[in-house]
Amino acid sequence: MSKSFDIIGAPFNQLGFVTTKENTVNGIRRMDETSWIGLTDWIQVRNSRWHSDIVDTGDVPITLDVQELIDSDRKDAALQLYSSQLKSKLLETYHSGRIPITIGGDHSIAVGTLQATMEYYQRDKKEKVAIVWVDAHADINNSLDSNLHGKPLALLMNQYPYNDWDIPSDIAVNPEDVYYIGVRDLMRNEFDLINELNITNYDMPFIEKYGFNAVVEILMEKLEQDYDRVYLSFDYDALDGSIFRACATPNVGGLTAREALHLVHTISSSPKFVGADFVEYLPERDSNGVSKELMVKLIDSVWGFHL
Ligand SMILES: [Mn+2]
Repeated sequence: MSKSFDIIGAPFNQLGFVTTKENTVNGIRRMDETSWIGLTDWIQVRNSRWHSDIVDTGDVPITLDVQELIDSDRKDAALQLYSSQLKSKLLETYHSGRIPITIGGDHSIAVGTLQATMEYYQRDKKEKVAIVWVDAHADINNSLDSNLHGKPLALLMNQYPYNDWDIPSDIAVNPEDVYYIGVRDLMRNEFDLINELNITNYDMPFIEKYGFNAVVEILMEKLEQDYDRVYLSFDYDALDGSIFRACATPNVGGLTAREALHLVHTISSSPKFVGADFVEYLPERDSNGVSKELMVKLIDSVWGFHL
């Protein structure tokens, strides 16, 4: 049975180190005269010439309620509200037997996408879900005073006991089900928490030592043995910041374009693949369109493109 996909736009970019009200998803969708590439056109080609079933369902917009919370500096509440709206949207996709591909926005949107995934597969179907978190950062900052886009995993694991955050335990993320790839920039409290919770961390030193393809093989073997499902959360800043700088926090020494394309294609080819996030890309910082071409190709790797 071939798979069907829903593109879900989550242009929520208010909680990061650099905020923007520009619609970051539209920046990927539309053709422009720098990159000469746009996701909308590519989807049409996939659907018409390759008989794919990909539907762009549009955005989960920033409602006035959410914007008011942000403007009055109640960011935790804004994220809770936006996450609940995004979660509902993903649940519709899951219930119709389709695969959600969510485009951000900053990484805080994973609070919504993963709660939906955990509710549908972990709570309701009693299936074990692995989360592959591809990122320069661990996003598990559990201190009160840091940006919310730096703590989605802390929130999802109930490691952040502030501002009424409490994820129901049957949809919370278990630390042992998280697999980091590409991490190379940690805060001290994150370093401690990763060790305390014993999270699998295929960080850049590990990748440097064993080689990227070997690490992907180790990961896929683990998923094959121990999991029913796999969800991918891909942060643009996992890529090597010496080339790919179109984000708030570019970081030199990360994944090459080929490594990222290989990884996304390999994970999404698994029969266990249930969905993905692509986050943190900022079109306004993409001066030459190279990053946009890669983002479109990474997303296209989910259903077609491979090296
Ligand atoms: Mn991230």
